[in-house]
Amino acid sequence: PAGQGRIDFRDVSFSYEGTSAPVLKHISFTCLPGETLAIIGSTGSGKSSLVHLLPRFYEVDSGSIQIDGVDIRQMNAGQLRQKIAIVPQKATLFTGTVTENIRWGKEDAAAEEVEQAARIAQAHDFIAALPEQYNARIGQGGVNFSGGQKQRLSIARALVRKPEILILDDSTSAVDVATEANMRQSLKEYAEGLTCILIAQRITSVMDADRILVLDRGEIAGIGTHEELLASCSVYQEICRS
Ligand code: DGT
Repeated sequence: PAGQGRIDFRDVSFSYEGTSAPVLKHISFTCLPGETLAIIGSTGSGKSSLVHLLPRFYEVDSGSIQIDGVDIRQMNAGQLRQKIAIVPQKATLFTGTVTENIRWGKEDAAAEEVEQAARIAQAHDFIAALPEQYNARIGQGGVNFSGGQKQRLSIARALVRKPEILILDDSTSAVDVATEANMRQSLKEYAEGLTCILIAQRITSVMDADRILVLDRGEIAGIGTHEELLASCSVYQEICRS
């Protein structure tokens, strides 16, 4: 629904328990409903830590995070799970059929919903080419699928839950650039209104996001469109050159 999936970070600082140095320092930004916000930054800059705060895997040291105007500390795990789907860096598949793997977390999803999620995630074509298609068995850990195929199945699993906020934590790293571009296009068409936070290493993965947030050692070095950052953000220029 319109107007849902807004995210506000207000002066958020965070450190892992038992460590003194903060991993995130005074992070403030807003992600609008339906916006795709990409996060880029070097290894260890805090990208995963930032998105892990949203489902409350960790609690902030100071500042606050709001979703649709509600402080996430006021929301229970069920409410957060309903709003947010997070696709981790490493896809976890289990022994079972393709459908069972995609349905995981939404057992009552109809076959058409499973297929639609797979289509958006650019997984439908390789599934349809399997002898048993959606009933094909996935071996333990997904051994019989490529890294990129596993990532696409795990994105389909997130989409079938129809979240308001989709978080892709470097979850297209093994997907080729052209397929990834098709996925972004499908997400725009079929999942209109979905707020998306996407962490990526490749410039091609982030450059057509609505806005890009550049993280540098736990701080925001810049936030804006590709063109704006190219013109104004030295950290971003550096990333583009490397
Ligand atoms: P990546 O995934 O290599 O591109 O790096 P980022 O940008 O996602 O960084 P992140 O958030 O994984 O790590 C930021 C800093 O926090 C880095 O110095 C490692 C540290 N860190 C990450 N996870 C943990 C954890 O579970 N415990 C502790 N103590 N430190 C952690």
